[in-house]
Amino acid sequence: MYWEPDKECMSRVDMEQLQLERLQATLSRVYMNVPFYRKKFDELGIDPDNFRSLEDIQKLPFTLKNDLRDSYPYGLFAVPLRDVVRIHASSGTTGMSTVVGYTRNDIKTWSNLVARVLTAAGVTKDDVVQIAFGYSLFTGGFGLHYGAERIGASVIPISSGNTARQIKIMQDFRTTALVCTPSYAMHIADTIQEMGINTNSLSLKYGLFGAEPWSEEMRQEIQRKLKIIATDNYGLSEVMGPGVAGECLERNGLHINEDHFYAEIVNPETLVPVAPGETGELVITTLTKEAFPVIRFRTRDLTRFIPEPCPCGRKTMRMSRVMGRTDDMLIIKGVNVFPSQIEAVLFDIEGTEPHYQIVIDRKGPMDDVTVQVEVSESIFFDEMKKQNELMKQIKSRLASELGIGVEVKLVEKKTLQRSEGKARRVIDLRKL
Ligand code: DLL
Repeated sequence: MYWEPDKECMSRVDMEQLQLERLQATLSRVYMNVPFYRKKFDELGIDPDNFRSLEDIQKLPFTLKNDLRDSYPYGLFAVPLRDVVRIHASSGTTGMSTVVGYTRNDIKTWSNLVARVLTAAGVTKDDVVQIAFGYSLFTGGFGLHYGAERIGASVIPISSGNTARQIKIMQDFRTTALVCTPSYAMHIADTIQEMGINTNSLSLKYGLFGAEPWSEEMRQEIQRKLKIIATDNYGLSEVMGPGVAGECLERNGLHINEDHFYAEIVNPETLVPVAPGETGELVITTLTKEAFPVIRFRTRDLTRFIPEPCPCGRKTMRMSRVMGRTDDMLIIKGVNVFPSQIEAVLFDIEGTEPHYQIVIDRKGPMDDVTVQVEVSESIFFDEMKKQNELMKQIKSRLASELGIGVEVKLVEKKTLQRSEGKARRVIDLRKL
C-alpha cells in the first residue's frame, strides 16, 4: 500500500529531474530571502541561477547545528513571520535550542509525508492510532498526529507518560497502532506484563517507533512482547521532524522521501561523499520547505544507503537504521563504540533485562566505562556464583563483539530510570 504511488514509485530519472528543479527553486529562494545563505554563496562565488546538475550540490557549503543556534530564534527563516503558522524547537540539552517554522503549505507537506510513513508501516484509515510522543515543541507528537489524521485514522493524542493510563486507554479504546520511542514501547510492554495483562486481549497490530537509535534485537523483543509489527521511522526537527524516512513492512531499511529531501552520505572527517553502501554521516538538503529550508544540513547521524531495490515496489532510496550520532560515539580504549552495539549484545543474552546504561567516568588518565545491566530478580537474589557467571558471560560477549573489555555491573530490576521519551543511554560523569 502506498500513500502517493506516483512519487514513491517514480523512476530514478524522473526523480532526479524533479529533485534538480526543486533544488534550483530552493537555492534561488534562500539566496533571495536568507542573508546567511546569500553571504555564504557570495563568498564561495556560487550563483544559484547557474546550478545545472545534482552533482553541483557538492560545491555548496554545509550547514551546521551551530549555524542554526547562531541565528536564534528566527534568523534562518525564509518567509516573514506572518506566513509562519507553527513553530517547533529542538530540546537544546547541549546548548541553545534551535527554532524551526512551518508555513501552511509546509504543514500540508509534512502531514502527507508522515501519512506516507504510516501507510508504508501498515496503518490505514481503519486504525486507531495512539500517539505517545510528547505534544510540545518536540516535533514527534504533532508531526505524527497530523499524518495519522491525514490518512483518516482515529487518532488518540494521549502524549507521553502516565504508562498505566496509556495501557488502560489502549485496552478500552482498542488501539491498533502505537506510536512512540522504542524505549518507551519497551517500558509499556514491560508494564503490561507486570500488570498481568495478556497481550492477546489487546487489539494492537502495529508499532511505529523512532526519534532515537535502537537495535534489531530490540525490535525483535518489542515485536515478541507486544505481538505487533514494529517499524522504524526517522526524522529531525531541523529538517522537518518525523516523515523524512520510514520503513515499509519489509523492515529492512528506511525509504527516504527523496522528492522532498536530497540526501547525501559523507565521510564525517573529509566531508567527501562515501562510496554507495558505505557508512557515513547523513547530510540533507530540503527541496520544498518554505519557512525553514536547509542546505546540506549535517545531521551527525551515521547510516548508509541501501541501493538494492526493495521488494515493496517503492523506488525511493533506503537508508539503514541510524546506528547513532557522531557525537554519541564512545571512544573506549581507542575503539569507537555506539551504545546501540552494546544494546544488541545485551538483548541477546538470556537472564538480562533489556535495560542498560553506560556510565563513563575518568579515574586517572583513562576513561572508565561501566555497563550497568538490569538482571531478573531470580538472578539478582541468586547465589554469587551464578551472578559472577552471568557477568563473565556479558563481559566476554561484549569483548568479542566490540573488541574491547569494559566493566559490567549487574543491578537490580527497575533501578535504572525508565524512559517515556528519548532514552538516556549514556551517563557521562566526566562532564558533571
Ligand atoms: O526526533 C523527530 C522524530 C520524531 C523522528 C518522532 C521520528 C519520530 P529531534 O528531536 O530533532 O527530532 O531529534 C532528531 O533524533 O538527528 C537522530 O539522532 C535521532 N533520531 C530520530 N529518529 C531516529 C531513528 C525527532 N529512527 C535526532 N533512529 C536525529 C535513530 C533517530 N535515531
